[in-house]
Order: sequence, then structure tokens, then C-alpha cells
Amino acid sequence: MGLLVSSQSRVKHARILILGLDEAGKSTLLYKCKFKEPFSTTPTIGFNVEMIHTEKHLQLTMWDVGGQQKMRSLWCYYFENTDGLVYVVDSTNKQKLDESKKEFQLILQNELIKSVPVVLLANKQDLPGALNAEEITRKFNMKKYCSDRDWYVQPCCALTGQGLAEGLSKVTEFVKNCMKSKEDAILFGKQNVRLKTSRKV
Ligand code: G3D
Ligand code: MG
Repeated sequence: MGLLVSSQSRVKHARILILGLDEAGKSTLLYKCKFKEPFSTTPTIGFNVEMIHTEKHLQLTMWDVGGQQKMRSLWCYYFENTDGLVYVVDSTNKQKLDESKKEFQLILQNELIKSVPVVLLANKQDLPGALNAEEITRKFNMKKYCSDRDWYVQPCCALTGQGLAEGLSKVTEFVKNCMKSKEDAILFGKQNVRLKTSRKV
């Protein structure tokens, strides 16, 4: 479980993974979310990581991992303890959409990502020919492949920041739901242990 609570400040920490093919706009949107300024990016070798507070008591640690083909086999090393997946798509690049969908489905099949909520960001909506959120939802077969988890498709433009606040807000909502379920499960487990112990006495 990746959710940590710092005892002094009561701030909860969640680990968010940002994945998607290279050039989808992952690093641009990470820095736009963090600094609110347009940011000039270079291809990500390895990863970028930034902390973002979406609420006073919630800190998201956002991992933006390089999406070049040779990097994709390493994605799975980042899966453990992930509380939320942000998958970024270049909505204009029709040739690469099939490749992106294939990688997305591979991620969802991984046991470590099981039940992890997904926000799919349909990026580059400022460009002509961009598929809209409904088209991306259909193209990525979201209803079928994400039927076991919370999911949402958010159109956005990482350059202007349009749609990013809504995307982050969805991530926050999903992560909080997960935290609640995990806390409830722990509480339920403890109650069960207490019940079993009291029966033995
Ligand atoms: P990546 O981290 O997913 O590999 P980057 O992608 O963030 O490095 O972005 C790749 C290119 O797409 C960059 O252009 C960046 O400016 C551009 N880009 C990212 N988001 C958007 C968007 O919403 N709209 C438009 N029009 N462009 C976007 P360059 O030219 O620097 O390669
Ligand atoms: Mg990058």
C-alpha cells in the first residue's frame, strides 16, 4: 500500500504514476500542474518526480516515467504501491493511438496495478483533429478494460493547462475513495481479530 500518513502533520501521501507514449505531453503537464507556467521539455530519460498538494492534507507524489519504446519495459518497476494511474494520450496522433492503447491494456493486466484507479488525459485538445473525450473513451475501450476500477477520461491541453485542474481533481477524488476503502478494510480486519480473540477467551 502506498498511502502513507505523516504522523506529525497528518498529511496523507499518495503515489501517482504518469504513463503514456513518448511525446504525449506527460512532462509538459506535470510541470504545468506544478509551476503553472509553460515549460520547455526534452525527452525524458528515466523519470521526473514532483510533489503536488491538491488538498491541504493530501500530497500527490507524481512520477512521470519516460515513454520511449526502450523505456516501456521498465514501467513495471514503478508499479508497486501505486495509488493512481494518469495515462496520457496525444489525441491527435491517430497512428500512435493503437500503439498507446496496446500499452495501456498491458499496464491494466499487471497484478500490481489491479484495481488502481485511472484518469486518462486526452491531451493536445488545442490541435485540429484531436479526438474528443467520447472518441478516446470508445477507442480505448474504457468501459470494458476498466470495469474493475474507478476511471475517468478528461480532455486537456497541457500547454495552456485547460482541463488539468479537473483531471487532478478526479485523481484526488479516486485516491481518497481508495484510502477510505483501505482504511475501512484495516478497521474491519482489526475488528475481526478482536472478535476471534474474544471468542477464544
Ligand atoms: P512526453 O513527456 O510525454 O514525452 P512532452 O511529452 O511533455 O515532452 O511533450 C512533447 C511535445 O508535445 C512538446 O513539444 C510539447 O510542447 C508538446 N505538447 C505537450 N502537450 C501539448 C498540448 O496540449 N498541445 C500542444 N499543441 N502541444 C503539446 P516539442 O515541440 O517541445 O517537442
Ligand atoms: Mg517526458
